[in-house]
Amino acid sequence: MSPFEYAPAPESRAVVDIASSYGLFIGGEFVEATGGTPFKTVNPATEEVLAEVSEATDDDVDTAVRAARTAYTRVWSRMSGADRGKYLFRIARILQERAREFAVLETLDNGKPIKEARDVDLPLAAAHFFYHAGWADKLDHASLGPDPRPLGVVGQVIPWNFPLLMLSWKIAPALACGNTVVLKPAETTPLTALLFADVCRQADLPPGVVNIVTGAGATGQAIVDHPGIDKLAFTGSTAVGKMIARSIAGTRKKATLELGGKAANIIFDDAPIDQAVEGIVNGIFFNQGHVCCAGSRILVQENIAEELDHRLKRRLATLRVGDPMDKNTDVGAINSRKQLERIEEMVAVGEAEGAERWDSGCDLPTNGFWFRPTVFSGVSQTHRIAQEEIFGPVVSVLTFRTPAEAVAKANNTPYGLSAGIWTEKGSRILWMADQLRAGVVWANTFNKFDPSSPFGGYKESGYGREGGRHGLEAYVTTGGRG
Ligand code: TAP
Repeated sequence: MSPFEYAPAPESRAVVDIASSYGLFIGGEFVEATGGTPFKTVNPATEEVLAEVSEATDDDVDTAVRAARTAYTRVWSRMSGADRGKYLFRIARILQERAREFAVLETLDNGKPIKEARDVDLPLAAAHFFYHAGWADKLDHASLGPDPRPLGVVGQVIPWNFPLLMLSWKIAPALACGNTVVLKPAETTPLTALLFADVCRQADLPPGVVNIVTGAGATGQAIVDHPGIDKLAFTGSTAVGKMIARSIAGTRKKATLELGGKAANIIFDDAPIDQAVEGIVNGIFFNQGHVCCAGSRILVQENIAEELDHRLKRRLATLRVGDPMDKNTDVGAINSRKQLERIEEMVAVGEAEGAERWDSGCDLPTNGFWFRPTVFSGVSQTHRIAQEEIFGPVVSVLTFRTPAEAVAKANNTPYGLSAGIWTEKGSRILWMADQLRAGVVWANTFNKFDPSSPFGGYKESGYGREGGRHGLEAYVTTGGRG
């Protein structure tokens, strides 16, 4: 039980204006879809229907790709980098000005706590546009190779866990490098992408530079398969990432795939243990654990395992799970019924395999999709809950005795997206970071992001990097103009 009772602190939703239905944003305006089946997007905390959204058909995707091609050849690829940068700066400023509106809409559509949408998603989304605005006129000096040039039309498919932030990760570098885009948000979280369309208009972005088509997997597939797409950028599950890789094999399309993860958060016996507990909480209970780089496996040195277990559970019992619109809420709603079922299924597997399940026992709202912060102890490396991504507020605890054993266990997954190390010794941090097959390694912290820092994976976590100078490489071609 929490030692404190907090008075309700609800954020007002009056700042957002949600239409009852939305079309597709193509060529700078909202147009009706040509016949797909519209679908509803719901607030996962209440199951209230928020809006009806269009399903883009193959024909709609074709229209969007053509609009992007026209904008590319006639306007965007001809514009100077300095001028492109001005548009990106303008978008960044508008996102800042409308941050509250976006944060509330994100929380309503996604279920994440308002304090996270407000303090993480929105500032980072704006930061991505600011950062890439700065690069737009400096690509010749970014060590990308001789004569960096845009690729053309980029197809982008994003997931539901950080809807606006993933949009920013995709659109900002693409535009900075002179490409135009056709982007599909996830079926369960389309609203902030549709609001972003309004930002594009407000910024006077030339029509067709950004096109947003909504729909489910079939719409994503239509983007992937369209012959007019020069490059694909995908974030989502490894299963869909593999399908995309198969679909484009043998074509001239380039791709970056940012897929799943099963990160180890490694706690040594000399770590500041209370800070490590906070790092674990931030690592796996931030955003309900819907984070590809979440610290979903704790590897703790055996001699402190009992103490860590005690302190972690004491801390988890204080997490406030509930109304995402309440500014005191720590853990919000699971994004969809489908995802909740997937979490429940994996937790049942963990129990059946013999791991010991503990949850925080907190009260949950009656409507909506919820899952209590959950810890599995007695987990062995062969357990599915130690190998597969659960993508929910569930952590598996394993132990180790030596640094070498920690490295071997940390690397023993099909993934390689991120890792965390908690220790007092700098030399050990450097040695471990060198051994870990993970794209990002945090030391004495976790889940810290910055647009200047490249992000991406090894193995089944995908390929290519997003963010930083490295992230630009995916959006340009260099060398001879053959
Ligand atoms: P995915 O199916 O991979 O969804 C990601 C995006 O791809 C969505 O926009 C999705 O559309 C789209 N998509 C689906 N099938 C496609 C296809 N054949 N071609 C092109 N695009 C396609 O993820 P999910 O089903 O939402 O979640 C399943 C599991 O994936 C989760 O449990 C979690 O483990 C993992 N996941 C990982 C991440 C990251 S960041 N690594 C993000 C989300 C999910 P719709 O959403 O409209 O179907």
